[in-house]
Amino acid sequence: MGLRDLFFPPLTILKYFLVCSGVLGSLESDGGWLTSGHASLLEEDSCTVERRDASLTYSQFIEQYAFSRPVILQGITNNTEFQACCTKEKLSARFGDHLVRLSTANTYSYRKVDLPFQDYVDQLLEPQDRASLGSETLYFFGDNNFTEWGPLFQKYRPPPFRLPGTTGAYSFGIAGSGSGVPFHWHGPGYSEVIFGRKRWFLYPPEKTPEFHPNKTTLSWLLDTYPFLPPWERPVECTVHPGEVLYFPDRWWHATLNLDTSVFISTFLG
Ligand SMILES: O=C(O)CCC(=O)C(=O)O
Repeated sequence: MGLRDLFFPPLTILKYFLVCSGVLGSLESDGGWLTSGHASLLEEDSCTVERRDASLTYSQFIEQYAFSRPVILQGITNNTEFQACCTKEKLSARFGDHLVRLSTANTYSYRKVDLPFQDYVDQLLEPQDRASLGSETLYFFGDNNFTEWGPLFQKYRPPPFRLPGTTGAYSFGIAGSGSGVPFHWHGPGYSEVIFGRKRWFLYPPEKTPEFHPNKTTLSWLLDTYPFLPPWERPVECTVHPGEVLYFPDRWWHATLNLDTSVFISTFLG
């Protein structure tokens, strides 16, 4: 490699690096995602999920939560560099012309649509329309291309606690305020919010919630939730940047992005 290459590295090398200098000093910053066109929803401050800080040990996590109930872990990961890579400006510059695979935001996520990332940001990253069905709403989460987006995922520091015999698989997403995925269940995992706020509604495996699989979480929240007697209400809480929600195996869950949100899940399987 000559001197010239040190100043102008060949594109093949550049491709594998993502430099996110100017690490955001504060987790309060919105990364350019919460623009005035993206109205935020008011936060319901009731929270029935326990919050634990970084003093929680691995054995306490296994004994108290891993197989029995959700928990929000605070300060367990330090993703300030990943967050700096996820600003609207950085992601658009680096990945704007890369395709993303969108899924409909219904329980069984049937339909998939491929679109350049920048088109998704410019045209579809809108607040959820209350009248639209989840099956008509396109949501960017999961189905990530780990080759093209590899340089970004390499910056992510997943939660350190693993369940015995499992490995982690990432699902990265960005979605508008009021959007979310209606009730469904699968294996255990974590969800970390990078920008924005995400509200979670959860039920244990033995308690199937009342919901319509093609309706949005927003319409469930407005039309069904208010009529639930107290004993039928979900376990719920809002997750903020710097926090990670853990959900155990087979727990029903639905999500609602209170702001335009950037988030990443680590599924344990
Ligand atoms: O983060 C979200 O909005 C949806 C995450 C989720 O429920 C899932 O991927 O299973």
